[in-house]
Amino acid sequence: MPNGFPGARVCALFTAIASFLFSAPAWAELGQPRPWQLGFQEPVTPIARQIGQFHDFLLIIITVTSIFVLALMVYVGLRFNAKSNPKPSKTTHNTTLEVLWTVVPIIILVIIAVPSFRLLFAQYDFPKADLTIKAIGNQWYWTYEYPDHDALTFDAVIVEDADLKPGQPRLLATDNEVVVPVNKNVHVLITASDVLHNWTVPAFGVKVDAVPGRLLRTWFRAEKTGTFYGQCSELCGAKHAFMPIAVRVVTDEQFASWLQKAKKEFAAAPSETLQETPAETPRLAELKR
Ligand SMILES: [Cu+2]
Repeated sequence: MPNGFPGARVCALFTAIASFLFSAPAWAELGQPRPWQLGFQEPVTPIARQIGQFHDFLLIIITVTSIFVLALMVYVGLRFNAKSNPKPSKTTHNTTLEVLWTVVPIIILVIIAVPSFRLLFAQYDFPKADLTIKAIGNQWYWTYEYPDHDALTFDAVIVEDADLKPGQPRLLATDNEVVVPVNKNVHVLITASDVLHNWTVPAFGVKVDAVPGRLLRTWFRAEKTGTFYGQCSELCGAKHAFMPIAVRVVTDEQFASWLQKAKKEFAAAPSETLQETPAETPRLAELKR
């Protein structure tokens, strides 16, 4: 019989529940949250994967530390309470113990710092860009520009519940999607025209503030095709929850044909916000002088 010890059945049950909760079931859509999700969305960029690994690593350290501290507290509570230890010891110092409880946490912090800095450097180590896009936060939608491609510009506005097409997730779908090629280094320049916003795509491991009058940047290399969703992640006003981000990752050929189509489509209807972007404000012009 495989269940050799009494808790085996309980263990097996917990393992089954955990594997159900943590694994991506067949019905889970890539690039968006799923009901009862625990953990992160499935990563599709090297950085997102590294973030996930770092998170899992920290979770182990946190769990072990918490269990150790809890066990210590329980032991002290039982062993040294007034009833079981009526005559307390008068000891005040223990050099070995004091050195240990100083040095061990330092070692743990160093063990955490190494992968932490590795991740931080990877996030800011920009590979050569294959494509650069610009995301401009507005109350309450995003404007996107493709400076490499005739400054192609369009707005991405949330799709209202009543207008959702099949397959479009509620509160996440936008009328126009950012389209980028798969397996290419995409640099994203991020700014805002009015207040703070934040350009976030969880599956890419990307989250950068959009600050009026400033240009921040990030990068990603999506390794899978599909549509990946995110939301503005900096409280920006009444409709903060209704300015999602949708990025469609496609093959090179699909990207080329999308570009052709988009250039025609959006040339006819230029962005209404283009005039208001920080690049156009008198203050920024003043700063540049
Ligand atoms: Cu917002």
